[in-house]
Amino acid sequence: MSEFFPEIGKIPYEGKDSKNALAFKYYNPDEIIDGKPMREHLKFALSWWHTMGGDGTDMFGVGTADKTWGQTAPEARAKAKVDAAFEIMDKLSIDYFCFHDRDLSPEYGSLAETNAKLDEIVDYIAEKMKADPSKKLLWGTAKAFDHPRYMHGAGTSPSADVFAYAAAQIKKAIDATIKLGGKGYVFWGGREGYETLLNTNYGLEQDNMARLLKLAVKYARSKGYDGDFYIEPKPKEPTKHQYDFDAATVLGFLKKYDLEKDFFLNIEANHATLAQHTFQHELRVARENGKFGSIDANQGDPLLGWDTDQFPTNIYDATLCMYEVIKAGGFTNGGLNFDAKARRGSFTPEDIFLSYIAGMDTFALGFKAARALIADGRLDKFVEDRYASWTTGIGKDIIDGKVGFEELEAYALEKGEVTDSLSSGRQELLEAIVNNVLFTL
Ligand code: XUL
Ligand code: CO
Repeated sequence: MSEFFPEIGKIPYEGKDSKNALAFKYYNPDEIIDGKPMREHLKFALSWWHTMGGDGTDMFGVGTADKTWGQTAPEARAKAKVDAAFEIMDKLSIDYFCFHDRDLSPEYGSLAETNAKLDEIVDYIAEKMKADPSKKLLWGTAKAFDHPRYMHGAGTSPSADVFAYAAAQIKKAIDATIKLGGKGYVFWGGREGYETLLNTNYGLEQDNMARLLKLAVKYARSKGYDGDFYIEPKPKEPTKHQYDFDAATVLGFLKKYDLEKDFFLNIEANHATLAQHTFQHELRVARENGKFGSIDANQGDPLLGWDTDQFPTNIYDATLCMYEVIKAGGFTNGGLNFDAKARRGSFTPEDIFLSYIAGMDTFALGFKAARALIADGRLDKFVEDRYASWTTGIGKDIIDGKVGFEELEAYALEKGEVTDSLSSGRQELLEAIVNNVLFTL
């Protein structure tokens, strides 16, 4: 089979002193760390929508990058995308991929025809995976937000017919995920949110969203799916208010509707910052609640208020992200999906590789830096000491449930003004420690 990128060979690891643009400086896929190769710690995934389909189209202009893969007929293009995706993954040493159903194969005249054409492509991918078992599906999802029928939402549409159509579409996307051995299935809200409460039955929409998720779980489990379901929080865009606003909101929703057993969170960096949180905050909320699942790796522009989905190059954020991942025990079914696109002006085929190299090296370095921070121990020790008053005396009694308000009042009256258990938060020192560890790597 002829190559799509004949000028680009397998991207080698050359180390941090290399000046070769088409080489990794930090990502050394087969380097053994704690008994397993770096590629298994990081579990990088290619996003089919941005990489295979995204051509740079925006509301001010048409695409700048050619993502036709040399084909005009939709069936032939869908197949060419598969070949090109496998070539990209192979050359970049990426083991996983993620897709929306419609990224693999577009909509045709009827749902039946659309499903039949999707089956052909899924079978084709399954064949490629059989020939190269190192390529795996991280997660699948359904694009239940771009067609006009989903203008008011899918699971939260006022139209019960739209709910049924979305269910049919999701059923098929779950089938594809199972067929390709995926261990994750993502729900990202899409248009599940509202523009104005004046026309919205908020309560019914929330209930219906939960109904759709329950039906999806019931169906998938009945087909033997033993992977995870993820919800990917996002506060706004496309709707003014997305129902899955942030990690904390989603956790409350999962609890209310008794969905906690099956669902974990897929945290996306740019969605965190849109919600006015840091990436680390969202990961910490997920981790502390036992709900850390997977990551959509990208970054926003701090000066822009929308989802720019840039390739992540911010070492600081990647470090603090990987710090949370390590503290969560690493990835199990999840991984690092590059939900990221090269800028519209970075339009050449080579830019696909350069942007992935930038993102992968950033996370490889972040992983090393996070490990170094943990090994350094100063941060962890500081936090431990800061909360020392909870390990003995009155703090321990509170935690053990041994005291009520009366006893606490008696304690405070006796003790007088608080002095000895108040100490400096030392934020500046801690930030300097992070810098110190980062720049001595
Ligand atoms: C949109 C977004 C999606 C999800 C999958 O902001 O992040 O691409 O990751 O539907
Ligand atoms: Co995403």
